[in-house]
Amino acid sequence: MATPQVIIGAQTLHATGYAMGIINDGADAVAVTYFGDGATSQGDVNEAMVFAASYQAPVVFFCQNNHWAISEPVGLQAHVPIARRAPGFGIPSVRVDGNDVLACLAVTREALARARSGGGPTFIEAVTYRMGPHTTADDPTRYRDANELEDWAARDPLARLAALLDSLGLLEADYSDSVKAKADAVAAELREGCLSMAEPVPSDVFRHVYSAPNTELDRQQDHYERYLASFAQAPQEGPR
Ligand SMILES: Cc1ncc(C[n+]2csc(CCOP(=O)(O)OP(=O)(O)O)c2C)c(N)n1
Repeated sequence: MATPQVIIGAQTLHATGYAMGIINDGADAVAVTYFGDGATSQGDVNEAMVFAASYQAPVVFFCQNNHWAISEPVGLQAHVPIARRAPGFGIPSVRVDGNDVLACLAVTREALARARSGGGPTFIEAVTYRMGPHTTADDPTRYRDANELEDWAARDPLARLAALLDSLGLLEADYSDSVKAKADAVAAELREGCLSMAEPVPSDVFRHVYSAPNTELDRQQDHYERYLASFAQAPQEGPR
């Protein structure tokens, strides 16, 4: 799994490049990239689709359409369903109920099989809803209707899957409890891992860019470190 990054949609380019590498290596692998509805407005995502189609790269574009890009409703950026854009790039696409776990699994498997058999990229639009705020700095009550939230709460994908398993007599209480305990443990471990991460220093942005030393990057890092150090040497302003 590649590291997540904060430039919206850029991971689609990374995945497409990786998939082109898979072709070069003749490897039996597929790159899958996940992004939001807002990301589809970015140039990066569109460029990735051009390259993926041109090279018939084994990549799956999985768009999680949760209806909101922070406070921007999806309808503002997409006047047709997002899945309908992909065929314009020559990429087959499918729109799926993103709150149906098994439907998402089925379309992903189909896309993986297409990519593995040389059929190139697939675009999946999974329609869902962002139940919480975008970040802790966001207050969605300022821009969206509480009724909408209620409708989507009733379509909770985990509750739906549990109801299905239960109806098939496959959801035993012990199993259900053990899944919940495991999920809580994974969440606790993730939180602990995040909170105990070492504070990065600014020049860390230069690390992990290339696997081998790169003189141009070294020069930039050196320049940046000297620039940062210049603040420490600057004369301090005295009290007024
Ligand atoms: C290139 C770029 N522009 C703007 C931002 C600021 N930003 C962070 S998240 C976000 C909205 C993303 O919406 P979406 O792609 O729908 O993903 P979601 O977070 O809803 O899953 C924006 C605009 C950014 N991180 N990168």
